[in-house]
Amino acid sequence: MPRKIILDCDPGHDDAVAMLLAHANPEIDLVAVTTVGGNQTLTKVTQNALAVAAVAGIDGVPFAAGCDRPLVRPVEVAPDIHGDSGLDGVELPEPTFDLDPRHAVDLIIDTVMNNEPGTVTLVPTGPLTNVAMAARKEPRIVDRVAEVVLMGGGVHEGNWSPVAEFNIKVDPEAAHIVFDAGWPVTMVGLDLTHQALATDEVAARIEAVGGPVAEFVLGLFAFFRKAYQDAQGFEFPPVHDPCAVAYVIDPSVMTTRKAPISVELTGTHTLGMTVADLRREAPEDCPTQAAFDLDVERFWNMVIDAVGEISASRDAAER
Ligand SMILES: [Ca+2]
Repeated sequence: MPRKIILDCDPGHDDAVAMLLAHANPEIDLVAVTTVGGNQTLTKVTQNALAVAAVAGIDGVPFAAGCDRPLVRPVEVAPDIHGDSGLDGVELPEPTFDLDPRHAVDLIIDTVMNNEPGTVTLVPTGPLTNVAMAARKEPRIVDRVAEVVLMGGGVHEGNWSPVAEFNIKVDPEAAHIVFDAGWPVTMVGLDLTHQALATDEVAARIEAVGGPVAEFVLGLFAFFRKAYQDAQGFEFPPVHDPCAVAYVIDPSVMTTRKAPISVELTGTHTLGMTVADLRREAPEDCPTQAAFDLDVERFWNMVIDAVGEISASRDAAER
């Protein structure tokens, strides 16, 4: 049985790849896509999500726009990493369907409440505003969700500050709600995602797939590479968000360790830091865990297979 997921995202180059992977992988049933202000404004990331759906041929899945700002803090976007559009470097096609009229928070709640308990996994790959709001508006979802597998945070690494990652740093109060709720949370943070580098070898394998979807991904990677070189001194860009989807597909693609994780809300230099207590073995019932080592080869195989799968179905549709 494929795993039902709600992808809550802010596309975003790596969010776009996460969407392609979630759509094409047979182990995943993408039941809703929700957007949140993050990498760019809500309007832009929502437009981008619909454009990626057009590229991927996603159809019949509700897409809804959510919160346009963090719970408490001012809006902070990342044009140095994702450009002015939030998805610079590629041609964005016109959307092929309209947004669901519901607010993302309501779409998340309805989807979780209308499915059997324990069958829907939340995969947030942007700031956690929508997910936190959903947990507050309908607390019953906390027991009904199978698990939360989020891209964000890190144990030993930061990117938006020396110790904080972007998704957590821009809305730390929302992150606190999500980490503290008591549902199972897997933090796929920078310790893990900084291993998911779009190297020349990866790009060559995608180029070998050929066709417009491969071209789209290569365009994303090219912009992302330059941005990460200029902004953060990386040789190759870390493609964060599909790592969270990869965990849902097959948890053995990465190592994880249970640990209590708290979000720093008041630190002068550490705001938004995810503080994992690794001093001793966590109790068996600890609901939070952090990801550490990625099986890089298997991860990229998943992504490249997804690009191939989407290309093949586009070709079949055009014939
Ligand atoms: Ca993202």
